Amino acid sequence: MAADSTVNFNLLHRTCKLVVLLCFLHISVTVVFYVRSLDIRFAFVQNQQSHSNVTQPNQVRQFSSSTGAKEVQREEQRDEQKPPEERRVEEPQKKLQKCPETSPLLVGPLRVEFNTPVSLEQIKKDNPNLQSGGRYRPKDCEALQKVAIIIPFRNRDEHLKYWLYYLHPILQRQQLDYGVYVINQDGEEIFNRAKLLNVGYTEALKEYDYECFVFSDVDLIPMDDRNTYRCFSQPRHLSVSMDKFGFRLPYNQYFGGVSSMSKEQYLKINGFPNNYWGWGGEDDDIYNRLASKGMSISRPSGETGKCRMIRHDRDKKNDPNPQRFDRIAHTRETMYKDGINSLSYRVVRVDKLDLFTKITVDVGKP
Ligand SMILES: *[C@@H]1O[C@H](CO)[C@@H](O)[C@H](O)[C@H]1NC(C)=O
Ligand SMILES: [Mn+2]
Repeated sequence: MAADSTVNFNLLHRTCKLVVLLCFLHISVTVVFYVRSLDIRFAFVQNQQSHSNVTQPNQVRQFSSSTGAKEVQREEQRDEQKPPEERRVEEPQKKLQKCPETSPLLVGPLRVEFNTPVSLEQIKKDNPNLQSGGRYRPKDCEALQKVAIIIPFRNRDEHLKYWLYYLHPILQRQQLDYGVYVINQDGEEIFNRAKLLNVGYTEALKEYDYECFVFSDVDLIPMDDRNTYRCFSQPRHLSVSMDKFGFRLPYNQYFGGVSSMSKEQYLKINGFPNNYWGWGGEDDDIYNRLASKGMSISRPSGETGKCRMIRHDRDKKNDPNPQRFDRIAHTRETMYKDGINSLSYRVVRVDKLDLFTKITVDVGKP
């Protein structure tokens, strides 16, 4: 009887031990997987800028709130004292006075709409002071910056017309010494926005001693001419409140649409990536490059930074790039070998048109 119960007890004891062990194993495995998933999520948030593209729109922070992240620097444009104007007789060829910090020609908010068609002929008549290739410099003062405006392009002539119609007068009121470069991707291969921007940078510099580069999508029009298309002490994001995103920044690290960088800022990050084929992510890669170099993003206020996007369907041969999330997770490792130092392309033709310089380029394929 006693021996029997001892055996029973031993059996029970062993079974219990086994059960406890199994439980422990189960819990360990669960914990390991849980921690791993946390890690992945954490890394995702860190590397992939809290995406924003995967969170719900109502979770996205409102741009106009005062709780902006540290990296968001807003620069309100201050009216600075204009230097006294010389009213003497102008001597031609004499060195002009510098243009004022804030142009006196600015008018502020603008009406922007895309209902009435515009023609190149009309735009030409409206802008008699443009030089061939879409170049301009103020007559009465020396512009503060020489700005190349780079537009990546393919088959969007309708949008380009509106862009030229609205932007030329604005850029002239901003008293910039500027040129407009439309970088047209030749052929029918998949689109590569960032590589076209690199090409634009390179080609514009062959033509003039530009010190500032504005990179603009063809379908984005500013609604306020105080949003100056020039460079600042930090890389600048200009399209900060787009109608498409309810006049808010879709996420704090957003750097798409229209941005500007000085030559130094651009070279510090080795330019832009060349291997983002198709839609998305290349702007986040550029943001990562800037952040990894310790730069911050300068922005106009939400009010000054309002802009409209011309509505359109997704372009052919520009589907979302499935590799983009993986790519932007590795910017810090790839940025030194992929950029302006590895850029290769072939210029197919250059057209100096009245309103812009069109550079058609073969950028290859993935
Ligand atoms: C996220 O969305 C923005 C806005 O449409 C876009 O510019 C960006 O490239 C997207 N990023 C990714 C990784 O898809
Ligand atoms: Mn668009």
